[in-house]
Amino acid sequence: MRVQVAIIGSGPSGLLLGQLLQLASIDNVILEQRSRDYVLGRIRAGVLEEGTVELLDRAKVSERLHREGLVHAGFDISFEGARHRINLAELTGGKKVVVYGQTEITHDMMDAREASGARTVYKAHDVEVREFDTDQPKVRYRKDGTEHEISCDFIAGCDGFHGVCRESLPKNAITHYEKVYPFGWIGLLSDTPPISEELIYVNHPNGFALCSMRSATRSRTYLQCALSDSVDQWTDDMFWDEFKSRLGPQTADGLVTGPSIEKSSAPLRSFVAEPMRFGTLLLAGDAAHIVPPTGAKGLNLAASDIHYLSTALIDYYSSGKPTELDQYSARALKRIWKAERFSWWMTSLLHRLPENGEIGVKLQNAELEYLLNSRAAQTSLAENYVGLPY
Ligand code: RFL
Ligand code: PHB
Repeated sequence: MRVQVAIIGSGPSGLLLGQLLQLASIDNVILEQRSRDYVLGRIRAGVLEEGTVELLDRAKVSERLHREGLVHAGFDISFEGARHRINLAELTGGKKVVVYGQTEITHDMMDAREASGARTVYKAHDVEVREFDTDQPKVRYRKDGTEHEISCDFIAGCDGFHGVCRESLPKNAITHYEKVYPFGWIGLLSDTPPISEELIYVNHPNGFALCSMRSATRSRTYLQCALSDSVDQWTDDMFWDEFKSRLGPQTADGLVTGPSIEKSSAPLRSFVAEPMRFGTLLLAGDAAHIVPPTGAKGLNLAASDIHYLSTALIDYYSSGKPTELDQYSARALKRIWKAERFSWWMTSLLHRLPENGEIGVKLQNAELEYLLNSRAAQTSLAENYVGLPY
């Protein structure tokens, strides 16, 4: 098989790139190691920046998002048992975010891809990327026991943090920057109404908690937990009891609890691989960088990478010049590092960080008091949360 662009991974990065290339009549194939249902079963992000929504508009996959997405003009920070609203819209000249699950976006993009007739190979095993230091790179994979080879102009590595593309680069061609946090998150999805119409980020002596949602009847809640905690260890009752303690009596009073329909745990990590291009192999999304989820930036960064990458590829195929492709990595990384800084800052502000000792608690409390009483500090938080410009 021959295509212009071979995309590895059918997460949000790969699907969005595939859709934008398809609309520009650039021939592409997506190779995904998992099944369609497995990809759709992953519960992940929930908060979309306006820039991400605009990009999904451009990709013509936002019809249901505009119908079902929940537009949020602010969120609460709970500190010492009291809630404080961060008015995003007022602080940013009217900008808002949209709460719409990654699962739904993935669904919408898969449907659009199927309708367009573009090819996706699910359960593509042992994907190998080769000869990407030449202008005739190749991808090999195995499907149902048969070996296949694709020749292409470019390979887009959209295969997430544990993917094969970044790992295939020569070790001396790439620099990794990494911080692994000494705690994780456990998340619970339940068919219960959210406690509040907007998100609540909770700082509590026992640790961070987050009340998020997927709809008016479906809650997504998270707790900071020990890295060694397993999902099975946290029964639903234990989870809700701890969640109520962290919310404090005033807020917890109105909480409706119910059985989990999904529960998962995730470690927290800040990670960047530089540069994001090696020859004809281009990395995007979680394949190149990870943020801790506190700032809700992972999916939004995947979208901004795809904005830069799709624009560069479309320009290459229309002008024949590689100028934009040459600038892809540097352009994307500028925005990535700002989101890395913000996600690290918001994580440090809201979690228990035992390694920082008692002085760490005092400094964190002082920072929260400053933030909650300073319009200047809140403006900076709001500007980053709604998303910095592309
Ligand atoms: P993905 O979604 O990991 O997709 C990569 C795809 O590549 C496939 N793959 C391979 N395919 C073929 N061959 C191989 N060798 C392969 N190896 C892997 C995988 O099966 C998969 O289908 O990466 P992508 O597309 O870059 O998208 C990134 C986002 O998924 C991620 O950044 C967000 O989910 C992060 N995130 C959040 N982001 C936000 O913007 N807002 C949020 O509110 C938010 N909340 C979250 C999050 C991530 C979380 N977890 C679990 C990590 C909350 C959580 C709890
Ligand atoms: C979510 O709804 O999954 C979510 C929301 C906000 C975050 C992280 C995750 O900061």
